[in-house]
Amino acid sequence: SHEETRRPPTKSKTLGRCPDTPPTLVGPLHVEFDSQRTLDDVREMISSSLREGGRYKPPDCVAQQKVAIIIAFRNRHEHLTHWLYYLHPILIRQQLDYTVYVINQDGEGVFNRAKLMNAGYVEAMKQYDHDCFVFSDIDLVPLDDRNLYRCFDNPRHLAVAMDKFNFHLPYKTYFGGVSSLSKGQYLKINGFPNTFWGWGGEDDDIYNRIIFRGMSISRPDSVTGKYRMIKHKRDLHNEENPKNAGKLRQTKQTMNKDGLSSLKYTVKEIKKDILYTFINVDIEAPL
Ligand code: UDH
Ligand code: NGS
Repeated sequence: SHEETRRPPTKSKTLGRCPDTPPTLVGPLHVEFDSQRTLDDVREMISSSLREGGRYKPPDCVAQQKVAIIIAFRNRHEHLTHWLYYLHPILIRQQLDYTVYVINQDGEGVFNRAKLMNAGYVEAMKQYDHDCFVFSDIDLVPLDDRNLYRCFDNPRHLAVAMDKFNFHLPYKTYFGGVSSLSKGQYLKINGFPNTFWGWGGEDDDIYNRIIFRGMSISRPDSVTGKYRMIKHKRDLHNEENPKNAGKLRQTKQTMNKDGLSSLKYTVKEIKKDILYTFINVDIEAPL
């Protein structure tokens, strides 16, 4: 046709699929939490690579997965600066099609990490057709960029060797810190529990859900899976909840009714920064 003949013959518009192993990874990283670092420094350094909302797509190949990075958040702005400073360059080198979602718990009620993650899943799906979800604490930075922030054949635990645990797992079934689940894996377990208020146990409940649905845990090796945690004091309104440990004996009975199927929250604000999508949610927290 006419159009066909006018197209330059050497330049094809169809990009190939990105390789299984990204070519530009560097391996072990130097990580230091310099207190002088500001969000504007990070913006200046990274924003030219990103699109509004903290989104990125590799320019020269089609990413294998569309990843949503979900962070449960309240009042940790200094940690957010460090996290963005380190993670954006890593995620770019990993050639991911990704978006960073910071899910902020509105108000001063008791914190609920897992319920915030559920709200993050639902809100991310409204923004883009994500097929993979990485759930991360704000205070954990990987020490090796070969630790891929994507999904695997089974739910993945990424934070396997944290400095605070002497670069070991604290126990074999530990699933805390950073994990990834494909959309299918997440739906299979009815998402995360909504009822673990305060600190402790929600990660163990997620582990139970995965096992009860016949899946296993995928992990990187303990060299690739090293992390540095930003040191901090215990937050206000996130005390250890002694009820949570007992709830773990009930996961099999509760998981079908407590999760994505029972999730209730309201969005109060969505703000798209160049470095992240900030979603403020009211999760009906007890005071
Ligand atoms: N989080 C917030 N704000 C809060 C509470 C938690 O953003 O007020 C998020 C944040 O992403 C954090 C994650 O939830 O990384 C997990 O919470 P956490 O950092 O409180 O859990 P962790 O086990 O620390 O890291 C518990 C208190 C440890 C006190 C140690 C004193 N040396
Ligand atoms: C377990 C908690 C987990 C927690 C892990 C590590 O006891 O939620 O310790 O905690 N389970 C319960 O409380 C039932 S840490 O050493 O990071 O403070 O992730």
